[in-house]
Amino acid sequence: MKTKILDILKSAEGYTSGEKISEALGISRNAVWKHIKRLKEEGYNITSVTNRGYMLSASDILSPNEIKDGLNTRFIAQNIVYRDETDSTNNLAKRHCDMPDGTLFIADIQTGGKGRLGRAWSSPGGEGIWMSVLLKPDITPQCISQITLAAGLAVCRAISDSAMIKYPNDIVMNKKKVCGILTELSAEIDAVNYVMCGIGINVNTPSFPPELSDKATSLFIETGEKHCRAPIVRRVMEEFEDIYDGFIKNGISSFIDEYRSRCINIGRTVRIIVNRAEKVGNCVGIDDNGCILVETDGKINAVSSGEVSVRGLLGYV
Ligand code: BT5
Repeated sequence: MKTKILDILKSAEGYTSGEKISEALGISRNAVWKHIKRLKEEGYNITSVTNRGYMLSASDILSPNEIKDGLNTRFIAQNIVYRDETDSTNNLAKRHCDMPDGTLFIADIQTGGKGRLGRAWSSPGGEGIWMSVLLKPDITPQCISQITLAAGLAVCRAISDSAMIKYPNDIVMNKKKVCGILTELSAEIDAVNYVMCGIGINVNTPSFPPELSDKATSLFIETGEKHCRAPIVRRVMEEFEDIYDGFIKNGISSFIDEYRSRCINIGRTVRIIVNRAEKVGNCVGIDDNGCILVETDGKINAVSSGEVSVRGLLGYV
């Protein structure tokens, strides 16, 4: 019944009277009032005015129902597991690895958000999208790092025309990181059991602690506007399924040109860090396997995304 009331309020322009809702649904006005009260408790932004009725304004609700409302995918995020709080959505996905291909795990707060190589990912409540997609692709473990590139491109498409990718897994706006991606897998030598593709997007973060403020940003900081998270999750999932389907059918060639066009490092001097050893060189491109090409001492080295951190010469990009 709550969902039906929400549907009525979502499709209305302005106020809808309690009487109209009670007639449409065949329930008493008092029952309407009780459902509205519960919706407000869940976080829906509903204004009630005597003699006019109820009006729903933009509400930042991250529930599975809200994410699925209008979601246009075949299998990605068709099954959703939501937690108010979890250690890490990648860990949550791992604990539920028997769930269907494409299941989305999403939380409002992560208490142990993870970056790559044991680094931490700051994941406060109400401010970001912390989610992981469980995938069961029939590909070799060597190709898994290419899923990170696919997910990065999907986030770019979903959040802004001006978003760029800092190789391999950071989405940047105005040269600061708005999103990070961590892909983990369970595999045998030559076969993948399952993959957790973890995506963290800073959405409404007003400011960052000093250790992050010179390199991190949020959609709110970049646009000056607060955003509802569920529509962004939907867009990322839809773009991700589009790119992932092409990748599974035709490999990385299906999206690598678009990835290159979004890669901020190409044509810039970069510092690449592999196993703690640093090298400075010119990033001349991304090859057909998704490796970054760095020219040092007249020689071009291809470095795979799984093993590299890339920094600008003076700062983060
Ligand atoms: C990443 O690692 O960028 C991968 C981040 C993946 C986060 C998602 S959230 C859902 C899923 N569940 C998880 O537990 N993780 C995934 P890396 O390239 O190693 O970058 C980590 C570095 O980014 C840290 O050392 C900080 O310097 C910086 N950082 C931490 N939190 C940040 C934030 N919220 N925004 C921007 N930068 C941040």
